[in-house]
Amino acid sequence: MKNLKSKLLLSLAVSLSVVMMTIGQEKEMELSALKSDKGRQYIDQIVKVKGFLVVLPDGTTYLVDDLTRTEINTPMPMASYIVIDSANRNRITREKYHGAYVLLTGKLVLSRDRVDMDLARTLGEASLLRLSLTQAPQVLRERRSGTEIPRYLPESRSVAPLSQSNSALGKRSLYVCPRRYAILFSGGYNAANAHPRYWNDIQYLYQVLRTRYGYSDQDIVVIYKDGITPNSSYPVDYPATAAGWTSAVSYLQNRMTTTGRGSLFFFATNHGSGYYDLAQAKTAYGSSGNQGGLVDSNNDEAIPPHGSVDPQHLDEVVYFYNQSSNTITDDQLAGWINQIPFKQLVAVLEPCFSGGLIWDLRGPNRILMSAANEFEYSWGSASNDFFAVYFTDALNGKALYTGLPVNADTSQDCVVSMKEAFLYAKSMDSYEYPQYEDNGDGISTTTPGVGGDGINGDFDLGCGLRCAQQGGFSNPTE
Ligand SMILES: [Ca+2]
Ligand SMILES: [Ca+2]
Ligand SMILES: [Ca+2]
Ligand SMILES: [Ca+2]
Repeated sequence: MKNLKSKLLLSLAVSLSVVMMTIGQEKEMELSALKSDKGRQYIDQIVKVKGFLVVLPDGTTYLVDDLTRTEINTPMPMASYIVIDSANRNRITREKYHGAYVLLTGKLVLSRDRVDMDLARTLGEASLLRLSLTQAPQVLRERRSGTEIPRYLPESRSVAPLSQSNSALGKRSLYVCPRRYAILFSGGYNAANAHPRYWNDIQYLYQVLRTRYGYSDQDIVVIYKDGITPNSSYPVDYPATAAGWTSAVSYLQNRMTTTGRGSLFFFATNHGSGYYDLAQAKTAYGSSGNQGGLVDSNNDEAIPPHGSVDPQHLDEVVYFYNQSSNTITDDQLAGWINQIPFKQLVAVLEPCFSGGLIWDLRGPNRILMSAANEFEYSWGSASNDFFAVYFTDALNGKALYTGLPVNADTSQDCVVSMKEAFLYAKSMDSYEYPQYEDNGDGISTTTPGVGGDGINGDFDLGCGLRCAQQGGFSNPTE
């Protein structure tokens, strides 16, 4: 009896203190304290918190401590952002609030969304914390001029078929064009991290492959986020899940069996994790340490000569979208790619730490390139990722943003080879150390032509016709 009475008194005291907190004593907190494992103690309390608002085109809205985090292709640390409860989103318009530094007042709540709860199994309970606004945001500082509002870009008007832009290659129909396939992939991690630029990268590349190079829709497989096209420009074939990947691989296996083996162009734009080493990063930001790299269970990272390149021996990771098991190790990714019976592979890898995927994907007849080295972040704007957009500009022969001509064909044989596209993208990219590998040893360089790499980089995504040899075209890819 006495026990029960003290319990009652205790619960009365607890609820009183919550009420007192709620009335008038709104607590201003640091985002990192709110979004910690101790955050649970503030649930149902009204709190105030400062940060930058990010408003994505699908309505996903969150407060982040530093806008720079949204330019990096590695998942934002859990304590660096908090999602605004979906019921409150109509208080926040993109035009007015995106990028503004604000003070928010709201109640801390736990998401009951099934997808969030599933994802929380790996991300931890703090990932479920949401802010349910009780007041409109108070703008402390307007969006800095030049801050782009993230959006899905319209299709580019600059992409034209190759044959129209180069009459010398108009005779390509005389030749049998080799079979060409592509996988365009982005997972995106979760709603707050799935930047619209990932779709913009895929859309631009899809358009260039189809319109300029003549790839057929049936031979371009898009594995993207939740499996839904965000702006109806191009179809998404599979969601970024393990099942989506398995289906994509078996689709291409069947397709190559029925219509013939050929080259595979693999593009990945996504978040990536690994070991960050400030001393090896071109753009200094944050501090060194393991940022989501995984223990190398099959010990392949230690195999010489890679073992001495990467003294940490960690597996790099890319991501699915909203899965309770959200990581794709480099080994798993290489496993899927290696099941496809291609003749040649070109891989263009955009994620942070993507240089660390090259060792895993190594092999003969493979041209592998990445935006970043194994130990640094890769970077993008609100619209596109830097390396990806410059690489695609090289293939397009025009720059997406300016419409100005781009001539990456330094050998003047009328085709842009993969090595030339890499060198053009690298020359434009001041944020990271892009990597390149084509001699099959799995060790990449940022300067093909020096050392062993660069010798097999003449491959191009067209039909292989070159104009250099007068009196007849060669078709070396056949
Ligand atoms: Ca491994
Ligand atoms: Ca590694
Ligand atoms: Ca690796
Ligand atoms: Ca090499």
